[in-house]
Amino acid sequence: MNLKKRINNKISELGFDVIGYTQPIVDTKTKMEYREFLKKKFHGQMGWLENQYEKKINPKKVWSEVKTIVVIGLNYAPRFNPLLKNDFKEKANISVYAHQRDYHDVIGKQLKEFKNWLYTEHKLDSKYFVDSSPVMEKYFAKKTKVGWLGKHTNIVSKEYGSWLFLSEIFLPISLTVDKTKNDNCGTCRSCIDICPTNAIISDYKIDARKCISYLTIEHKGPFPISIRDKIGNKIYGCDDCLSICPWNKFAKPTKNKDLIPNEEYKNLNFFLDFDKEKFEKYFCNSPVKRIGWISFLRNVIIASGNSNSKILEIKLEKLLNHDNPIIRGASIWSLGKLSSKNKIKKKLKNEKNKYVLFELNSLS
Ligand code: B12
Repeated sequence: MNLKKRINNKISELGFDVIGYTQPIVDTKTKMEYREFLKKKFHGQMGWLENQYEKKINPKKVWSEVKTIVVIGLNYAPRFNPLLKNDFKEKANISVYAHQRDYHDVIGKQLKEFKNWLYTEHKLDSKYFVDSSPVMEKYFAKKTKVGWLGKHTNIVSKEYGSWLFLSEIFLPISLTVDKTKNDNCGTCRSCIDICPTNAIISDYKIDARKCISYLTIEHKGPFPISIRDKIGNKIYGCDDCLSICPWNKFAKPTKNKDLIPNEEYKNLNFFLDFDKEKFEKYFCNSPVKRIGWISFLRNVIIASGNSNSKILEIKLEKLLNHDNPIIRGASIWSLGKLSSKNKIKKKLKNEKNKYVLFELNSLS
């Protein structure tokens, strides 16, 4: 059996669903598009997308020995369409990918095993990456048979729809590479039309600053006022553009027990009580932990404001006294939607923080 076949077998034995091969070269068009994305400041506070530009466009700067990139896809398709969750305004809506164990840990463990196997069996060194490294994962995936780049700017596949996690193995040897998959989006623009904040500005182009996933996960500080009511009940990430994709009808729910989404949806009320300790304990194995307690609470408060649920008023009023101005500010906005504005102003009559005063003055 040749080496490629052995690698394919090992990857599938480890539970991955799809594998592709490509060269470690980024084309000029992609480099220019990436530069334009940065020039327009579409990356918002994600400074690393800019700082790591040179590495992102040149995999040899990540590992000088790389000759082939192996792209791996892992199916994480849910059993139900996540769009259904948007209607339950009192429920805390957490994106599918964060409903179970952190995929960085799940995939990282499997790829470590692969690396050890490759070294023991074939005396070959390798590097592996999943998400948080300066590797253009979608670009390399779209050069292989893993899938094509959808208009929502994520990889889509006929077999797995929009529900593939990506990871890569860098190899120091040249192997035959795949042919690029055809783009099968056609004239469909469902993902563009459904985005609540119009973050997908045109086909294959995203202004990440407007994306609910960016706002609830990456963005620190208050959300722009104009976007708050569009966030709805989402408290971590957003799946709308993925969920609407017609190719999902061919996706089969994931069988990976570490990734099958936990379908117990908590009420916003449950999370409004969380202090730092409770937050860290509850989310210790979940990707949610990385945003930290303050950003999490901010998200829950904004979603509470969108809930129309008067029973949340008492807890939000308590949060007007929180030490952190971000939390006081978010609570003002949310209470403004649920209760009397004069009552809020009265409760904060001694407020000194400039930002919180801005939120108070924005109450119409
Ligand atoms: C930064 C990042 C984000 C940012 C920015 C999103 C984005 N589309 O880039 C935010 C926080 C918004 C985000 C959200 C999500 N993410 Co994310 N994210 C990443 C990360 C770390 C880097 C991506 C990147 O380099 N973006 C920069 C842009 C410029 O590059 P690009 O998207 O490849 O865009 C190309 C073109 O589309 C075009 N382009 C795009 N926008 C624009 C704008 C202009 C003006 C121009 C000219 C060109 C242009 O130019 C680029 C080069 O050709 C990758 C992991 C990795 N290391 O690659 C995961 C990754 C892309 N994310 C992933 C996931 C799952 C998500 C979410 C679904 C999570 C969620 N449920 O909330 C959402 C989906 C939102 C969406 N529609 O993209 C998966 C996608 C898997 C897949 N099947 O493709 C990845 C690959 C992680 C992984 N290992 O699985 N993410």
